[in-house]
Parts: sequence; C-alpha cells; structure tokens
Amino acid sequence: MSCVNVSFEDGVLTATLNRPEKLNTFNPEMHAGLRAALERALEDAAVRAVLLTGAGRAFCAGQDLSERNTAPGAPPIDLSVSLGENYNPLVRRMRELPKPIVCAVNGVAAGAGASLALACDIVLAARSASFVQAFAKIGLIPDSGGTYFLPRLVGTARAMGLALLGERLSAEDAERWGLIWKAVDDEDLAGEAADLARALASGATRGYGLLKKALHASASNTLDAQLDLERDLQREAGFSEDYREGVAAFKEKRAPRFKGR
Ligand code: T3D
Repeated sequence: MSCVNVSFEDGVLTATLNRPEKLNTFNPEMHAGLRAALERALEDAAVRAVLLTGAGRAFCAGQDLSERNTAPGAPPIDLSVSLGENYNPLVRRMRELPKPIVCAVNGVAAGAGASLALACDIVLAARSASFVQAFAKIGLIPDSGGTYFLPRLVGTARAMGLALLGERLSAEDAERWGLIWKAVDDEDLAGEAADLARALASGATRGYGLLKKALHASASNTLDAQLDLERDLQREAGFSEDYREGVAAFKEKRAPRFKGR
C-alpha cells in the first residue's frame, strides 16, 4: 500500500498521508509520495486545488524516529541531509504551488507534521486534533519552516512558548491564536474540507496563485516593494480570462464560471 493515497475529483487532488499505524510519520516513501502528488498538482492544469489530510487517528507525527539510530556508539547523524533533501524541498514545493492547498488536520500534528500543516494555505482542524512543537523534547529546533511560520502566525511570545515547552495546543486554541483558519467538529471535518477545496477549485486559479505569491512575499518586503509587486501581479491577473469572466458575471448579476486561466 502506498504511503500517500492520491485521488482526483472536481478539480481537487486529494493527498492522504497513509501510514496510520505509524501516526503518518515521515519516511523516505512518504516524502516520495508527497513529492509525486505535488508534482502532479503543479503540472496537471485540471488540478485546481489540493486537499491534504491524514488517515487514522493522527495527521502526522513528523519524522519517523524509529528510522534514526541514536544508540550509543552509532555514528552521528547529519540531519542537514534529511532537511536539505526532503523537508525543505517539500515546504518550498507547497509554498510555490500556484494553486491553493487546503489542509484537513484530522488528528495530532507534531514536529514536522505541524510544520507541514502550517505550510498549507488554509488549515481546518478537527476539534479533537492538536498541534505539538515536539522538536525541543528531542533536542531539536522546529524545522520544515516551523521557525518561520510560528512567529509570523502567532507572534514571538507564543511561538517561543510553543517551541520551548512542546505542549499540545488544541485545535480550538490554534484557531483562537490565529495559527489555523478554523476548528470544526470532528464529524464535519472531511465534508467541510472537501467543500472548501471544491469551491477553491472552481475559483480564479491564476488569481489565487498570484495572491499566494503576494502574501508570502509580504513577510520580507517593505511597503514600497510590496506595492510594486502588487502592481506587477495585478497586471498579470488583469490579463487572465477569469478576470474578464469575473467582471462580466458581476455586471450581469450571475455566478462566475471560472476556467482557471
Ligand atoms: O530526522 C530528521 O530527518 C530531522 C527532521 C525532523 C523533523 C521532525 O519531525 S522531528 C520531530 C519528530 N516527532 C516527534 O518528536 C513526535 C514524537 N511523538 C509525540 O510527541 C507523540 O507521540 C504525539 C504527540 C505525536 C502523539 O502522542 P500520543 O499520546 O497520542 O501517542 P503516543 O502514545 O505518544 O504514540 C503512539 C505510538 O506512536 C507510540 O508507539 P508505541 O509505544 O505504541 O509502540 C509512539 O512511540 C509512536 N510514535 C509517535 N510519534 C512517533 C512515533 N514513532 C516514531 N516516530 C515518531 N515521530
């Protein structure tokens, strides 16, 4: 059975982390499966939104620690190789994908699993789910974008507390703190996430891609640079078929029929 189940319907590519007995922890096969899913999402014009979720009781507990030999006498492990070859390209692929990624956090998201969720564009979480910055408990620092996402989403004080203490943050607190978009009742998660992904898949895909770029750039831009970027990206958006359709639909008082072009 594959580590990542991929399905496609109504413009939505759904990728389900599928090592439930291992809390969907990352191993090389999981990385390869996610890489392939994201490459397909990038290359296939029919894919207009991605939905990421996990099978079983966890979303993802980060790196599979059973794959790391830390026994006395074992050679030191150079973790920069794992980050450089797998985690960092994964996060870059997600951030650079010019299509929205919805995350349905079905259970605990720990370590790189929490960062994976935060690298998505809209995060819904089951009320019973939680977020754990587990890294410090094993002597590591938040990775896979954790030190970037956390302070930007919740501020330095809360990011520092979460990272140092490694305590569980409930989905409801995550919503209240602005870490995620929304906590929903467990039984509603799959349906709400699928509806959201479908709605995004019928939206103005090119505009979405450009707005992702603009919002992400704002984290490191001056206002001046950001205004220039908005001008340039809005130029591109204005050349899209979907812009014409959106304005025409508005004037004709009907729902737009976006084609994603
Ligand atoms: O190495 C590199 O490539 C560098 C990159 C690192 C990125 C990272 O993600 S580092 C962080 C790795 N993740 C963790 O440290 C999380 C460790 N797990 C936990 O903190 C907790 O298990 C959870 C908060 C995720 C869930 O807690 P709970 O109480 O719901 O479950 P549990 O009883 O702790 O775990 C259930 C089983 O899953 C248990 O095994 P057992 O006792 O039933 O045989 C536990 O050992 C196993 N498990 C949980 N997380 C991992 C894991 N096994 C391997 N790797 C894990 N990450």
